[in-house]
Amino acid sequence: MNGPNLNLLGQRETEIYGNLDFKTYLDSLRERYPEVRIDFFQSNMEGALIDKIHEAGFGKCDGIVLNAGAYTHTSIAIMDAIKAVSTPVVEVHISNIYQREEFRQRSMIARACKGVVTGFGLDSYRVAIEGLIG
Ligand code: CA2
Repeated sequence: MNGPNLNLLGQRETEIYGNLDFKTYLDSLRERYPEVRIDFFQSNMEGALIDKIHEAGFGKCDGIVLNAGAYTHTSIAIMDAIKAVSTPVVEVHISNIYQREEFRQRSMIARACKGVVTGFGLDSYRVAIEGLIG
């Protein structure tokens, strides 16, 4: 699940986020993990992400890999949504948020997550899947 602005992956700020678009990366993940059903959702809206966490978290999915984008640093509402569901959520970031601006170094959602993966480029999503499937 991807949050705000991540629909621009591969098109803008390629020096930070790389030049691969997410759909292409997703195809490679699905090929690598044929035994795992990988659904994808992206929204620029906080409420839509919360609705999706509820939907995925109440029985529909075994795990959620979440890059909440900048909402990571601000959203108590997303943290509450993660806490409300029993499905494990792994917070991911493409960049290493601890090497960046101070405001990116704080996550509001991390405390509600099973784990956090940050700084491995798009490979952060794969590492999160590995963490979920054990
Ligand atoms: O490193 C990450 O994955 C981030 O979650 C990305 C967020 C950022 O706000 C977080 O601090 C760290 C989204 C940044 C904007 O995403 C863009 C991606 C491609 C092109 C332009 C923006």
